[in-house]
Amino acid sequence: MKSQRALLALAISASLLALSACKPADQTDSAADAPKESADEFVARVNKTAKEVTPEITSAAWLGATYINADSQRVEAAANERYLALNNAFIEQAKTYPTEGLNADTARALHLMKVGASLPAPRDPAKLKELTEITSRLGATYGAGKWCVDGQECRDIGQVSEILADTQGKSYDEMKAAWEGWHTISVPMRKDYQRFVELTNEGAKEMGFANTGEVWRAGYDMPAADFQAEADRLWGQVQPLYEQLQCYTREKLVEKYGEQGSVNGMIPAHLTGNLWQQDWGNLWPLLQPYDNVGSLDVTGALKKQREAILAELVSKAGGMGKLTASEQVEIERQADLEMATRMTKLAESFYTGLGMPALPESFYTDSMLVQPRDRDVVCHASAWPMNTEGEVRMKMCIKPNEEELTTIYHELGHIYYYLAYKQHPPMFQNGAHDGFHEAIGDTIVLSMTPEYLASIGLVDKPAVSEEAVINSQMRMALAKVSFLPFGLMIDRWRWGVFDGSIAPDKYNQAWWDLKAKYQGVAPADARGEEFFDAGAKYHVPGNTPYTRYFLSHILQFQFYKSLCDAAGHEGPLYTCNFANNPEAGKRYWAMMERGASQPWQQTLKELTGGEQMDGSAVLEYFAPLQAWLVKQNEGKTCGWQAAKS
Ligand code: X8Z
Ligand code: ZN
Repeated sequence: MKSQRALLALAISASLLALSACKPADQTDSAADAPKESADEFVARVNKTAKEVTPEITSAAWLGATYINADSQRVEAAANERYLALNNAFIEQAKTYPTEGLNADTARALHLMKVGASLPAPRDPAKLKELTEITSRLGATYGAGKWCVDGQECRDIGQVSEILADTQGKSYDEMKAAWEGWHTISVPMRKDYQRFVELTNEGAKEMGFANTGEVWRAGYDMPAADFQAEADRLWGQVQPLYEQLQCYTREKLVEKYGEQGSVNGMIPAHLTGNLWQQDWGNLWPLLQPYDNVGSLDVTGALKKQREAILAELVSKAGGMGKLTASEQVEIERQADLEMATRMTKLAESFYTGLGMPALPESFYTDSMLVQPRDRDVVCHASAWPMNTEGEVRMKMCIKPNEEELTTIYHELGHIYYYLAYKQHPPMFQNGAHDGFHEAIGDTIVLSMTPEYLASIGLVDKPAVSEEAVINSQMRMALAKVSFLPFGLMIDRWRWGVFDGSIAPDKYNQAWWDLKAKYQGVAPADARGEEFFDAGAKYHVPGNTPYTRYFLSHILQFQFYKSLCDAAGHEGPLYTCNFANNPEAGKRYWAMMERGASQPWQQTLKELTGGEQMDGSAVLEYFAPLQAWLVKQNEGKTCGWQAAKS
């Protein structure tokens, strides 16, 4: 999801990078020309406008993401154009008020308006129009992206991901072809992206910032200039843990693939089971520390459930033999939808178990839970506040596997955050910062211990042994620890692109230099400037800032620790499961209710007692695994050489 604090402080969902507007373009100037209002009156008008325009903005964006075609792109771009013009006028007016001597809420709202644009738009109407068209086109190109080989059916992201995920069944070359195939989709984006950078930088400068990256760094209730050092500090805390995991993983890949398992000590990009090497969960069969200490095969259990649903539907219909080919397709689809709904309700029950409200009926009728067969959609998961009053939706192409199940828990975190802060005026309807928004659902995922998974019938009752602990820690680390450097490097690349230190003719080289530096990951074959590999990751064409996810992967362990304390948990942190604990639920909801109404440091303090983001909870959680990894890596030459350009 994408939480955008633009104009109206709308916390908008994923593809909503591009927000839209409220009034016809010819009326938008009236905002700038409005009779001089007091700051309080101005903020009240912005809030009122936000309430009015949000449904139109979100509907246009929803259409753009769930019916990709020329018409929806036109509607989406036009809506954005109106919205962004209005937003610019509001930002200009916000800048005219003094920052001192105001009512605290008004001062905060004005501040949020000035730092909240993730898509800074130029004032020049022709350039604004061009920007919104590029934005829609980039999003649509990603959503409709396919790997096509002559004489074969084209494959979409779901199909490519399935090939990569099958790290046991597929060969080195099959995975390499799939990985390279997906990276063809972004080649046509390069020119658009370059222009996109120029246009948003112009908008950023007009807003008083050096470039778009600086706008992004300004949204954290601290000087933008200090933010990079803050992120570096957090990375420094967890980097040794990542390096141990990287080393162990690479050694296992070398055991399996020989020389091909490593590129100068780095992990080949197509071998991690994930297109971007951000989640190594699909390497479980290779990396599982111990056999026979109880299966943690959640994917296997989910697939079985889906097959059982299908079998029941088929039997009710009189058996497969009675069905025509097209009826068979329909019934498969019905099974997919029933399974996706069941998985979503399972996630919902975690939240309601904490005392949070049931999702509104419209959530289930209006969400997109499975991939439609008749059109292109943006499958990348997102959660949407359709208005400012609690109409919420999710957009996903759910498949029965563990990664998707945890993504549902993640998305519902966004949804419950929307519901918790909806009583605020729209300007404060947002996360404390964007990393908080990303961390809500993931904190719940940390509570999905083997005991919890057993309680919902997804794994057998877990063994109690040191080996079982290491297995369970490894499972979590493959999702959480592997992610950390990826969460950092994407915006290191974009910040450089926006500030000009990465020139357009070095886009790809800089991308791989950063992948090498932070992740210790490398492509099997050199990737020249004929490619635009950054564009093959949703958030780049989708213009969603990414440091939020890095922050979330630190914060979620802090949240988890606090909620475990609230639940009276005793024992090692990693054994805590706060499911069904009302005290944890109350504390969490109280934090979420704050929204963006106060600096995040205050909100963090109310939940955790501290005002700083801090990686020590990550280290506390993974202490047993880290010690185990150090032992496994003894005598190995860890580390890698990032080839210098
Ligand atoms: O984009 C997402 C969510 C929507 S906010 C599905 N995530 C990042 C990603 O997929 O790259 C969640 C974790 C990281
Ligand atoms: Zn998210």
